[in-house]
Amino acid sequence: MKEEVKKVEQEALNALKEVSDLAGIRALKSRFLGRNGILTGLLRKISRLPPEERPETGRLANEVKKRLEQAFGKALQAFEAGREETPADVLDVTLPGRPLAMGRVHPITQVSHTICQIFQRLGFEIVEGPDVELDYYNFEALNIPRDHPARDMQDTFYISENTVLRTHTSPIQVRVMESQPPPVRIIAPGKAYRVDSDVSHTPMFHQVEGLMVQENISFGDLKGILTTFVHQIFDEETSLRFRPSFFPFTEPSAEVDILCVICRGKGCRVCSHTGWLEVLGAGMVHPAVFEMIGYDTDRYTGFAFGMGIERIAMLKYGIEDIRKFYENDLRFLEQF
Ligand code: 2U9
Repeated sequence: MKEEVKKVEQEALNALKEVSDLAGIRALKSRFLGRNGILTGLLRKISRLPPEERPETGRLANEVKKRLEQAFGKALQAFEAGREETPADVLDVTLPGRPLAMGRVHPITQVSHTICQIFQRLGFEIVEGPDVELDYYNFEALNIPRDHPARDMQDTFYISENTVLRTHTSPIQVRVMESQPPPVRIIAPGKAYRVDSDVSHTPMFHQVEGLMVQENISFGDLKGILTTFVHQIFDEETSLRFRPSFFPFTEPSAEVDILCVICRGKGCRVCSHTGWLEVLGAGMVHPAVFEMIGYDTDRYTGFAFGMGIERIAMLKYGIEDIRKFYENDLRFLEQF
């Protein structure tokens, strides 16, 4: 055993003479003195020697350990004094790199683009407007009177008495109509804000609204455009229905339902056992809105529609909780 210890010492010192780089010295030190090093292994075996051999072998091994530690220490010191550390001394450049997380277009933005593209192909032009709006454009000009429930503080984020975070993108269309005479054929995508929060509502959400105004526009035109839209955003086979509804800014008004994508009309939890899913609202623009803006109500008619993008995306991809879109969980977002 004593011979073996001496041999290991000589071996280590010889090897140390041969290396000329920092990484090499460190590797060598670890090979002899590391936790699983050669000398460390010998030291462990001493307890298994006959009792009479232990003291002397132990003393020798400890001396060798100390000498080797000194030799490696000196070699490292000499090396560091003479030369700056290079990245290769501290970094193994042969290790595979960490993959970079790639960004991608948010699913809501993707669906918004798809919706806008469909309407652009039908001749609609995209317009945008401010998120912080005057009460006049958000409510007054849309025939939403002062005492209408939609005005309630519970639904609207007020900035001041006459400024709000827009509760829909309709004010964009009011601004366009105010700035130009008919014909108007526009699509208004953007954020909207309402005091609301649950599995199907977030305080900020996205809408796409559309407006078409010119001579002789009828409810038939509305049905044609929206049927084409539904067939393109879902698929050609999707059944839809127009169900009477009410909005202050349209008359008559309707909501558009598609046959439930889950149960195909049989009735299930998702469609609240009606067999149908609401996808958008629409109607003929209320004459009071045209009058407020100054369009001739004898000459022009028009239709408008609106939809929540999150809702369309949830139906398209079968997502049950709207909040998934805003948790920034890459495992969710990477699927789109
Ligand atoms: C002008 C005149 C009329 C836009 C319209 C709807 C019907 C509608 C909802 C869908 C789901 C809002 O996101 S949602 O909660 N919208 O049902 N929106 S008609 O009507 C207009 C817009 C502008 C000048």
